[in-house]
Amino acid sequence: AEDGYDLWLRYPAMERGEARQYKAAAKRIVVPAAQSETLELAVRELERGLAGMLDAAPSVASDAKRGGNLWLVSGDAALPQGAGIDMAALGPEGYAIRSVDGGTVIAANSDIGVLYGAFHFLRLMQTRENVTGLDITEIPSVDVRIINHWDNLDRTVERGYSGASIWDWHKLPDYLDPRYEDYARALASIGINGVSLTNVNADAMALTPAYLEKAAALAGVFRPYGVKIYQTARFSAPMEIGGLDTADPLDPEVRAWWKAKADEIYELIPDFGGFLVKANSEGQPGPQDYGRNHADGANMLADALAPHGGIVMWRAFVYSEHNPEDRAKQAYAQFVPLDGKFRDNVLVQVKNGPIDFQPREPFHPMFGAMPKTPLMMEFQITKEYLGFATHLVYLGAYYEEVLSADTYAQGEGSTVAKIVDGSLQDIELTGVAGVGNAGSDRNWSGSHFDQANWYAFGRLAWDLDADSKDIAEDWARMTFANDDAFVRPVVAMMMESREAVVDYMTPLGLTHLMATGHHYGPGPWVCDLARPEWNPCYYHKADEEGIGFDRTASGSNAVAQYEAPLAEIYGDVETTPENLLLWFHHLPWDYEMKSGRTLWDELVMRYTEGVAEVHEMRETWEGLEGYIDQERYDQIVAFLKIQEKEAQWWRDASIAYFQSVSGRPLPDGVAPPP
Ligand code: GCW
Repeated sequence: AEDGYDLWLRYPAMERGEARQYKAAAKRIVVPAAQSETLELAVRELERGLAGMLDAAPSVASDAKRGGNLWLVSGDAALPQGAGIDMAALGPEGYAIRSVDGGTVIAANSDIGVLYGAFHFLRLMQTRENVTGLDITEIPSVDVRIINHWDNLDRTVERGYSGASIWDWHKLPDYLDPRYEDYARALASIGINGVSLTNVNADAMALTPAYLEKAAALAGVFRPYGVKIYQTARFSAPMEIGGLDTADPLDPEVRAWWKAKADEIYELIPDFGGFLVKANSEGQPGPQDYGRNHADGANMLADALAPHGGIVMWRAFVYSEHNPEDRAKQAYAQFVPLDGKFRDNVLVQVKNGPIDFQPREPFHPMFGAMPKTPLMMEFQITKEYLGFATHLVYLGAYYEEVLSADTYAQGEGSTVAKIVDGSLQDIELTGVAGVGNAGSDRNWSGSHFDQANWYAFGRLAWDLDADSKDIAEDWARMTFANDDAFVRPVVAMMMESREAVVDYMTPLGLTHLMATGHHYGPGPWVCDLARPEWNPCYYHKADEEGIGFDRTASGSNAVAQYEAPLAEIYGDVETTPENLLLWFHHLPWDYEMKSGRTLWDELVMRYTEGVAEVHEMRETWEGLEGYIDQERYDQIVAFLKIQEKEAQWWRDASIAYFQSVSGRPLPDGVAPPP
């Protein structure tokens, strides 16, 4: 069935005319005789892809002299004549794909690099690129490219919209669901090299021997695909499963417990990646429970892992209901003073924006503000605040917006990407995390278009400077079809989808207006929750006079956490980009926008425009029937109808509520909410 299980790795047969040029390029694979499992996977993938697309499986030989035309070269094995590849420059995971006399070389210093190269070579064919005259060098931007699963041990998934967790803990370690390997293959195909298995709201059980054995079994499946296993560590585990009466990070017994735990893990999983930790955030235990700080906590775990080469990813997503300070300022306030205090094997993992994976946020001001600390980017792939799995929102465009934002940390051009890849501040250890969206749904992600978000995350984590539009195009070609008449409108629709969701949910820099708890659908009227910072009212601050959160010097002064000249730019209503206007400013309803409209009218227009954009997306898609199988086509139609209905719901409910506050009439010709 065309149910989406094959993701972007479908390899359907080409038309004969198209296949001709590719057939010549991949007739005979030459690979060293003594193959590792990983090299074998590279060969198998090429066989599978070429057989599928070209209707002719290549032959495979280990003797370079007997005329191959696709050479796989790993480590210090000899390169074919004239390849001229600077192997040292490729590093441990990079690869080169080079056309040489009589064929193509895929070369890397490691077997995993060759596997990545094989996927890339196949992608060229999948997207109908040339495979002659190739001179490709690919080196990943960061070391750790990881999916964070928010999967609980009972197989529920926090903020997961694609079925149960793919980890079937009950049957592990003895039964290995074939899906694990399919997942590992999909991860490797986009260069992801890590998964943390369980929720950051962690269960200490995950660190007990029974569960470590299960994790070890998964590690065995993932290893040949270059994917390391990480685990979330509950800070109070020494008490819950260790019998200690404290989890104080400076207590010698606690430190010894974590050391022993790390040793135990590495006995079972010699290449274990390390720990991911959410501490002193949303009720999770942490070092502050004992009057210690985040560095004390992270360093204790780092010391336990260091002898084995493991790392700690310590999350900076912290805020407290007991802190009267603007929520957007709290993480920076706690972490920036600790710059330089973390061990070398600690990455501080920072969400892309200072609140929480909203449809639009400015970049997190910690990026650039901690020059002595490795800062890891955390994106969300699952769409907690963006319509779950039914709304079509292409996040590649969002990720690119964040990565290309200028922090001005060292003057103009100090992009977030340059902070994250370590180049600007000379940082060694680097990483990007994505909160995953893969579950046990047949199509993995809950919707076909959400596969694109997983795909784009991987490609952008590999290359922080990649163009999200190019990625969308590759994805659409690989996943659906290669006809330009199909690809062009689909890519345009994906690129527009990101702005559409902002318009119908939270236009003009508004944020966090989703209904309480589940975060699906509008709830801007909610003002009375016990935790003030969970109330949508806290964020929009609408009253008779106006709307928006004053984060300038006259308000919370969050703008001061940004480097000059950004602090001034955001601090001045005239220079603040309109798409972040109400994030930084509280303005009267009559404030005049660049369009000449009042703020009130503009807000109504934006909401209305958001619905129109989704309507267009649906019409575009409905014009493309016949280019792909009916099964996927139909589901996408159904989902777009849901999205259109719900965009309308968002618009009507939001306008009705804000009108009840502003008391203004709708602009001429605009339909009133029902
Ligand atoms: O986005 C919020 C979610 C929580 C999540 C938290 C976090 C895992 O609503 O469900 O908890 O962020 O990132 O820790």
